[in-house]
Parts: sequence; structure tokens; C-alpha cells
Amino acid sequence: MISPDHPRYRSLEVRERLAWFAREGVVSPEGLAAHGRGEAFDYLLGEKTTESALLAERTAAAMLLSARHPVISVNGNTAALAAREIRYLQKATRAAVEVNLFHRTPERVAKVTRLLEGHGVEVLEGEVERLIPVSHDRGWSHHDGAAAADVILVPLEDGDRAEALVSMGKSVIAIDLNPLSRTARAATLTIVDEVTRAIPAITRAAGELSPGECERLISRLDNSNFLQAALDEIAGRLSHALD
Ligand code: PTJ
Repeated sequence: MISPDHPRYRSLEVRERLAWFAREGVVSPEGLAAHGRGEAFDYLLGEKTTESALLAERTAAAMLLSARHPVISVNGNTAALAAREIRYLQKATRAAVEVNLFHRTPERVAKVTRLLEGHGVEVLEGEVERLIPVSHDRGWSHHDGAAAADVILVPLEDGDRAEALVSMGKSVIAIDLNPLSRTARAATLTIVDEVTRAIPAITRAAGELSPGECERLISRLDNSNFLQAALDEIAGRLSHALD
């Protein structure tokens, strides 16, 4: 049991949660390592939503609201951290939610689906096919899932599928704390923020934006600016770290 007085309470609590979901088989063992990498970048970013991440979150909301068929792709880590937040985002954007796992087994798909449904998320179910051209199991898609999306939100994605989705002509919104990752660089828009802060921020923006604001945000989108802003934030914090 972690005391709320501990200076790293939030981080330790999230670790405990992920470790518990790993024991339950929702999060893969590799997911714990991926979380550690995310934590390191979050530490360097000050564990807060930066101004440029907030703009990226508003732009993501604009893209999802303007989409013909928006899809949210959910893996084990994202479900363990943000199942309830996904429900609110789904309501705000009318997006389809698809479970897509790198370490895919029928048991894990069922567990992640049950966790999401337990939080009120409507999850695409039924037949899947290898519709996304990657060599691993992230290639499986429901006919109304990633394969049919024009705009797709991919929290904690792997680089291969992000590149494949972009090459299929889709607008890809990544949530990734590492601004140097292949996913962050391949995506149409990268939100460099922690997933539990990013998803509610997109939901809030989706409730606020007018059609005109959506159009303006989308027309100004330049992903390299968002990545550079995140790197500048890290560099600035490092150069004053011992002041
Ligand atoms: O549940 P599965 O089987 O689909 O597996 C999911 C993982 C995350 C294990 C899989 O997609 C994977 O291996 O991902 P990568 O390639 O390690 O990439 C994950 C990225 O997400 C890394 O760049 C991390 O920095 C970043 N990340 C980790 N935790 C968070 C995060 N970004 C935002 N919020 C986080 N909490």
C-alpha cells in the first residue's frame, strides 16, 4: 500500500495498477517496459501537459469531429490506464473503438474487451482479417475498425503500423511521450503527452470546438512543429535542471 504522502505517489500508484493488470493478463509483460520508457519521457517533460500538447489535443479533437469514420485503437496499456476516459471520448466523437494488440492472443483480446465494456465502452466485435499491411499481429482489423477509418487515434502505437496506416491514406493521431519514436515521426499528428492526460483533454476540446475552429486547427497542422516543441521543452528543462 502506497501512502498518498509519498512525493511520487501518482507514479507509484500507476505502476501498481499496471503491474496488477499485467498479472491479470490485460497488460503484456512488454507493456511494463513500454510504460517505463514513457515514464522517463514524462519526467523530462515535467509530468504536465505542455502548451503545445494542448494545441495538439485540440487539433486531434477537430480531426475526430470532422472525420467520416473515426476509430480509436486500444491496446493493453491504454485499456488498463484509461478505460473510463475512452468511454467519454467515444461519446464525444462517436468513434468506433477497436482492440488492437501487438502481443495478440484471443484471451488477451477478450480480457481487454471485457475491461473496456465494463467501463461502458462499445467495442467492435466479430470477425477480423489481416487488413493492415504489417508483418505482425497488429495487422488484424475488423472491417469497421482501423481498415475502414479515415481518422484513427493510436495511443502507444508501434512504428510499423503507424507507417502502414499513413501509407493507406489515413490520418493518424498518435499519443506518445517519446517525440523521437518512429510512431511520433510517422503520424499525421502526435500528441506528446501522457495518455491519461491526453484523452480527457481531447474529450474536453471535442465539447468546445465549433466547425470553423475545427477547420482552422486542421489547416494549420504541422506535426514537425509539435515534435520540435516537445524536444525544446525537454532541452529547456535539462539546461535548468540544477538551477
Ligand atoms: O498491449 P499490446 O500487446 O498491444 O502491447 C502494447 C505495447 C505498448 C507493449 C506495444 O505497443 C509496444 O511495444 O509499444 P512500444 O513500441 O514500446 O511503444 C510505446 C510508446 O508509448 C513508447 O514510445 C513510450 O514512450 C510511449 N508511452 C508509454 N507509456 C505511455 C506512453 N505514451 C503516453 N502515455 C503513456 N502512459
